[in-house]
Amino acid sequence: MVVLMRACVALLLAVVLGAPAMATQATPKVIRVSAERFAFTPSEITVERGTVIEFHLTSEDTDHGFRILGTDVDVQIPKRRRGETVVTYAADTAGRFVIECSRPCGAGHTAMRAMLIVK
Ligand SMILES: [Cu+2]
Repeated sequence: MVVLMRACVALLLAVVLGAPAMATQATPKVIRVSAERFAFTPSEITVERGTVIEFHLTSEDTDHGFRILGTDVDVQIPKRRRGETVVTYAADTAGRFVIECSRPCGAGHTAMRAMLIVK
């Protein structure tokens, strides 16, 4: 949520400051991730460092969470057909980041993981 708000503030600033500020904004890379007990698809996401990722998150069954460890991304994914969660993350740090479900969703919850690789 904080990340989303920051994105909104950045957008507002860009509007206030005019077109030149807009031109320096990276175009977000849209990545769709679907959650289903007990996995994320895709389970591995690779981007170049500096990429601004716009995650579009949906569930195929129940409520899930989407947390990227080591970042401030931690959002809820509503259950099937209740829409999508959009969260923006600026991948400015290279490394491997574990993504985990942050909402208890059943027996395999703790194993529900994916990997974000920033090269
Ligand atoms: Cu879970």
